[in-house]
Amino acid sequence: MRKNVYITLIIILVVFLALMYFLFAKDNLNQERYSTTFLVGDQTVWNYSSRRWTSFTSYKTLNEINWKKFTVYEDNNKLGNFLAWKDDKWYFFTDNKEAVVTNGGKILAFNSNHNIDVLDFKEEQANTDSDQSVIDFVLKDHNLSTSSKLTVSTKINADLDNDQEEETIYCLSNAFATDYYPDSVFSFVVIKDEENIFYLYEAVDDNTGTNSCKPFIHHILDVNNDKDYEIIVSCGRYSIEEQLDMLFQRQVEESTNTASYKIVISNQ
Ligand SMILES: [Ca+2]
Ligand SMILES: [Ca+2]
Ligand SMILES: [Ca+2]
Repeated sequence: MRKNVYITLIIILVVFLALMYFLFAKDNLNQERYSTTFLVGDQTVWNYSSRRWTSFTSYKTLNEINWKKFTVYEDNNKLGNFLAWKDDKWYFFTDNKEAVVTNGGKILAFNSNHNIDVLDFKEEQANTDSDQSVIDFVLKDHNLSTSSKLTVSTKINADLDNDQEEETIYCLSNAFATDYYPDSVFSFVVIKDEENIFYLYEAVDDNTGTNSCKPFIHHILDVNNDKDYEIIVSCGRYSIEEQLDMLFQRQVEESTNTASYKIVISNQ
């Protein structure tokens, strides 16, 4: 009789632990073993492993990547799985070593031990009244005139955080103005949801003539499979200077339950 009670208790315990494992630990263990190398354009190589990010710059590391297989995207479109090889830029090849033709777009490639969802987004001009109210808010917030001329004012609508509602990402800048010379150069990347405006990238500087930086959304992807998209924001500079690439992740402060977007890795 007593033996049966013990056996029952042990079975209950085992079932309970198995349930806990599937509910909590499995996701954590999966996250722990995720390992990915990302190629962002020709200059940036990031590694994500055991929840840690590192940026690769040395030639030695780049050589280790050569002839590894990568899932390659160009401007949000999947080109396929190809062998990568770096010279002055990345080149991609089929298994038979036939060169893959790319169209000079934004290249994102990754070699990963898990699935990575890349969002197929559409970029539009930000020209509605509600877009203008966001633009005015951001300019005023930085003591800039709301009549400032913009060279970049684009938006992307997408449900970034899986709450079944679309957020809007705005890229705003007066970089590379050709027909006028503003006193200050500015670039902003912000996300507007139903209530808030979140700043990702914000830069305002005196105009020296060559210090503009043109922001754009490189790719949007879920690097850690938690249904919350990360955003690669890039900023293009005058020719000789390297493009700035930054990966932003939404983070929620548990004590106050407030969200913000933080840079988790950049190339500089
Ligand atoms: Ca959403
Ligand atoms: Ca939302
Ligand atoms: Ca994510």
